[in-house]
Amino acid sequence: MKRTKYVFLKVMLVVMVTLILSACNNEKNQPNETETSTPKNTVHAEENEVIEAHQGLNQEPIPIQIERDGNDVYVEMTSQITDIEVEEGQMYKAWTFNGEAPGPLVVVDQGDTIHFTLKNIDPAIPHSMDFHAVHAAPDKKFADVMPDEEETFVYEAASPGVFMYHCGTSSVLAHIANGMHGTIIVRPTDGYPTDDEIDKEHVLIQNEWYKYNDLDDMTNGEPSQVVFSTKAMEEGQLNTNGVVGAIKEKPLEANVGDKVRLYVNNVGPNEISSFHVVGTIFDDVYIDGNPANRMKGLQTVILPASGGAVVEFTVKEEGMYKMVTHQFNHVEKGAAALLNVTEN
Ligand SMILES: [Cu+2]
Repeated sequence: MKRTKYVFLKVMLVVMVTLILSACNNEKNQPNETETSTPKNTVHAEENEVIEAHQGLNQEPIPIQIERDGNDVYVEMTSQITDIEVEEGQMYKAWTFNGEAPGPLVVVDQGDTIHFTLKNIDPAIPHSMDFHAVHAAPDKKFADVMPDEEETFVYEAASPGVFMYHCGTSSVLAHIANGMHGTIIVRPTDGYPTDDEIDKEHVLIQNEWYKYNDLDDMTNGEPSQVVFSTKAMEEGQLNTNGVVGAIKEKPLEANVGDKVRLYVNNVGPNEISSFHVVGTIFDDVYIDGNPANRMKGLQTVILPASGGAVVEFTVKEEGMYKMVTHQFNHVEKGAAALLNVTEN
């Protein structure tokens, strides 16, 4: 009797272990929401990673619309699919705002009310807008906008600074790494204490590129390119995408003796920027662009993913000044821009 009971228990144990193991395997085989449908360890040509509805699609950049009526600012942007040559010979069918990656620069004043409209002209997937510059319930104010639809959201820009914006649609990593990021500057009501000293202003944004639309590489891999772009603050200034060498062929400009202000923003998605300008020390730095966060004499400014800063320095000698992240493995991948300082 005892032996029969022992055998019965043994059989039950084997059955249970088998059931648990097979359940685990099933779980592994279930496609995860955030995984691409491409099986891992399969090499695909780049075009195979392009969503079917995006194949052959290259939507012309549509300029951002910004209109002011008192303290109300009406901002209209698109989410769209546009080809960007991220490095010579390497085309990236980017998910973008307005056909730019990083997206167009948005500048408002502290205290403004932003009336933001997103027109999603991507025929295939929803997109959204997450402005780091505002206080808003994300599920309502940063909500998805469906393909071929548009939505308007209203929020206050109460805090001054240099902020990231990005698409917040799941998978957020895929949407950001595919190109849906940018910078919004909220100008402080009382300005910066150093406003009167500034001769030149430029914007510099750092971002990374990964294997095309490859969430596994974005999650577990290393960036293929780390790049700087600049956005025009006024007419005639350079406006580039995040492209290797974009601000080397056409450097930013300043004159000897100028105090230069850079609005810098690291839109990631994953890496930290150790922002440094070779041949200078920063006179003044406002972390995240808030006048209250003033620091003096920094050699390098750390910008976490999404972080921004206003950095100011004086160029005392003629020459070519390199602006980098002092993480030099990223410089090897493209993260360098030039400032050409000439005599008046
Ligand atoms: Cu998106």
